[in-house]
Amino acid sequence: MTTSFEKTPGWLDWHPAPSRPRFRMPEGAVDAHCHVFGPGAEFPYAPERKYTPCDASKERLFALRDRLGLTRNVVVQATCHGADNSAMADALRASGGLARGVATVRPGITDAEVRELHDAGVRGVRFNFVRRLVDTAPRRDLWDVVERIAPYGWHVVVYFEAADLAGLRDFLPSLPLPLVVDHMGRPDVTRDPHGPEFEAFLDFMRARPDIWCKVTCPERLSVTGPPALDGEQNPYRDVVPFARRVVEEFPDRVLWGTDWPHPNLTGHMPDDGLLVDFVPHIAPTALLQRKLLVDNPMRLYWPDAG
Ligand code: 0GY
Repeated sequence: MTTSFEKTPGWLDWHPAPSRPRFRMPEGAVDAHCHVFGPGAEFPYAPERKYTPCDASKERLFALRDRLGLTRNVVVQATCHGADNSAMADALRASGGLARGVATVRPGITDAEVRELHDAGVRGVRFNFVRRLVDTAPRRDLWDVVERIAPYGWHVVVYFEAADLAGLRDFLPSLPLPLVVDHMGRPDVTRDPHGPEFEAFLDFMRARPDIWCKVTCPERLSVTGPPALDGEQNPYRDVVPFARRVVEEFPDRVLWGTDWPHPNLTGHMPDDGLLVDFVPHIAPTALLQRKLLVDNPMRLYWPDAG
């Protein structure tokens, strides 16, 4: 039986023909934040989803990886699939070891289920606190999950908005696993990158040496948007000072990713080639680029790869 899903009205599909980036990725670079959506006929979207996306298959993801000069992917379970990790795990299994995953799991998951995800390549779970995407999980449920995944050496990816940090400031560092923060905690980039809001985020990063940060999603955070057609070369320039602060203070615990296929964008669909060209603006030296794109994600997701 095939099931067809109607996309959320106004949904923007992924860019059909991303440009070739000017920036050359270092050998072995990792896209540490991307998703697969369905295809819905094969992997139906979850009944509890808050949006219905376009299909975005593993084949498309791997083609983009190759086009952008990347080697590996970390596929993050998208909320439109709820806690059914089949599409994500299928992508990992098809990758020949070149993809790892971050799952969504519910409390009460059995050891056999965690083991199966681990064998597929999952190395973390995502706790999502963004209310337009998920219903808030009780903290005791999150603790239950932490206890079940801890024996596998997994970490916890956390997604929250800047305004939510104050309420999570004590809870998150109390979790006894490494944390990875999505999209720099979503700062308001119209504010001062040295002002109290972003300083509070940096303080959160300073609280523990195993809190990592994805310097991702300039296309989501930017108000100035992609480069103008008048020849401006700096993509998403208003996000640069924020990301650069994080990269320069925490060079050994930053990660980069495309966020393909870019769920829930309303303004524009980015050209993924330009997202690659954002990298040298936030990591200006070859050493910082190598840490961000290769060494850090390899340490977190492929620690055994010589
Ligand atoms: C992202 C951002 C978003 C969505 C999801 O899993 C998701 O649905 O992560 C968003 O809408 O901000 O990281 O892809």
